[in-house]
Amino acid sequence: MTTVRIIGAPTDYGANRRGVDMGPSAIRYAGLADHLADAGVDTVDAGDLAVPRAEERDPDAEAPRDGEAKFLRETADVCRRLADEVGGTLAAGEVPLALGGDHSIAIGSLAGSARDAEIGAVWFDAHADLNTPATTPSGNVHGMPLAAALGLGEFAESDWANATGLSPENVALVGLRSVDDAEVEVIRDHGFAAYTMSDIDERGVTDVTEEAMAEASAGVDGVHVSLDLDWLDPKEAPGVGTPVRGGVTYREAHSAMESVAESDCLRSMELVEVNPTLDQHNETAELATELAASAFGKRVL
Ligand code: NNH
Ligand code: MN
Ligand code: MN
Ligand code: MN
Repeated sequence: MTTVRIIGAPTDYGANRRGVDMGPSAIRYAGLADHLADAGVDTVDAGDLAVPRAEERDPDAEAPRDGEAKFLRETADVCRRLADEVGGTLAAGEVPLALGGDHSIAIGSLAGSARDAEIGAVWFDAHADLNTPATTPSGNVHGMPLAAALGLGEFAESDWANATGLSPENVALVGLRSVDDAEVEVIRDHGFAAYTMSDIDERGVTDVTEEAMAEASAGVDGVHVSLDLDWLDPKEAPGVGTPVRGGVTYREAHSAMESVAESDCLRSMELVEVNPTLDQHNETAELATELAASAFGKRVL
């Protein structure tokens, strides 16, 4: 039987709105372990990584304005420890499920998942998360994790960020609808498999997700699935810091996660950007737990 190890990473260094650090509690409270039991997997909860509060740090002290990244040193510290947890989980024959926290934690998940392995990544997100400190419009590291993991731009020099076992041909982005100009160039230059909401409209979410999983898994040991809850339409998932209208529906999201389970190559996963302070009755956290259960194989019959 598969054992899923839950690892909380309660950061909000990387987001533009405070409160996303409460995500791991909200997701557990929504019944994550029970939902995963319904999917037929065992769970172990590793608890939360210790994350010093952002108030204790001054983002402006080391990251002024444009062309830089806020809280990069703090993010590096959390991501190094998360990478160790994720890598250790896989080495023990278990499947890591990281709970954010903002999306910057993906840098750690990917580094850990790619330790001693070749991996692919599928990015379910309204955004591309391909900015670098030189191109970021916001300074927020949650807009950069995929670029960091691929060692793009300044990240080429950071030992903690670059997930060397992940190469661009095994990356697929699904559900794009808010992409910055510099990110469009990166997508074109590297030839990422990138599916917009229009692709989902035209082809259907199952077809797109199956293709994304196939591309990400070609020739590698397994696939990391990164689920940013702002991938869903804000009507379904209001508890996120950067909502973008026109996202996938509740049913589409479940269908996609069912396709993830059917692809049978899920190596590691994370649920990020749930912000309970912006949520209604914890429904975004509940949705995150249900989607994780679908990704791990839960079915009605
Ligand atoms: N692309 C914008 C930025 O770099 C927004 C990123 N926000 C996200 N990404 N939530 O998933 O700041
Ligand atoms: Mn996003
Ligand atoms: Mn490769
Ligand atoms: Mn994201």
